[in-house]
Amino acid sequence: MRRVVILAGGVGGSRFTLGVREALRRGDEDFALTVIANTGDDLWLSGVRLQPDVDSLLYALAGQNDTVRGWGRAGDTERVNAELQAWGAGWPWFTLGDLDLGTHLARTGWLREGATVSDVVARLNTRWDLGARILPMTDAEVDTRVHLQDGGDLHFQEWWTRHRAALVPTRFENPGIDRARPAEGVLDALAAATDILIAPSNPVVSLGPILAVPGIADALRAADAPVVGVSPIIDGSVVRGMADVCLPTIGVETAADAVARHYAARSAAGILDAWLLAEEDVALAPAVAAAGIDAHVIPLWMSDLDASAALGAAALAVSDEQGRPGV
Ligand code: FO1
Repeated sequence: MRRVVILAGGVGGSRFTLGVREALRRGDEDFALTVIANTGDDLWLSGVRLQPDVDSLLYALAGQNDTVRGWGRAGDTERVNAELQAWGAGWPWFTLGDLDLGTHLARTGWLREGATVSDVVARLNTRWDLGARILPMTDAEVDTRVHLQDGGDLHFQEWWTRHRAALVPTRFENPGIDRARPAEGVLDALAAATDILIAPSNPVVSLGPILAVPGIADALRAADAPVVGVSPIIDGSVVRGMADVCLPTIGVETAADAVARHYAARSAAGILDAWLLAEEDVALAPAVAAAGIDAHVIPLWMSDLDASAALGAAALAVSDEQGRPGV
């Protein structure tokens, strides 16, 4: 049994996860796919708890996602949202689709009844045949705050969806994360994994919170499985999102080799055994290798499911080359 674990954020993480699932389905091995999802994007709005990255993964794996917008449910309507806006509730720039609100209401109800975040995500996993299991990174509420030059701070979702990352950040913070614990099943999944893949998600606000949960980075370092990362930067640009604003804030250049050095080679400080760079970044491969990380140049554009599956297959092949346990 191949036990693959992916660490992922929302939109980029979902595409990559679909590609890995497709590659596994096309292969001839039994597999179990686990996705450890960022919950730093989570927020309370109009009395309901939103989990954008969990939901992006859930809807994508279920084939229920809006592939044009990249978030929310396909074919959703916005009647309740219009009512919320008329009442002046919620955020005027933020859309809650009707079907999507069903998920938020269900989640909030379960939380109010005493369920943990792990319990809630376990229930979300059961409605559709996902071919994967989503785990939240932690049960703790550690929503990402963005600190600005003027001394103020705001929720990541407001910074991104209202201001489109135009306000210059000075730092990102997940208050309380140093006291958070990995969610149920996270450490066991990493310990039992045959392959660990780092999705091409935002290294700062998606992977950053996951790796900041005490115990997760150590579990990666201690894992038998190879850890293979995929660059979210192609030719000096982000594929989607705002990593090009986030990376300089933590002193990392928006470049495929710089992100690899940020994750660093597996050691006391780092987590990576191998790194996949785009063909456009072939010139950066020696710099990655010089950092002690095995560099592989591969087409990274996930333009459709076949391209995503090819990337997923390449990541799994690199993991095989690294010597995954049991092979
Ligand atoms: N992104 C937007 O740009 N505008 C929105 O109105 C919006 C609503 C929304 C509602 C639920 C949800 O799960 C995600 C939503 N997103 C929206 C996406 C989200 O803000 C981000 O793209 C991710 O959190 C970043 O990974």
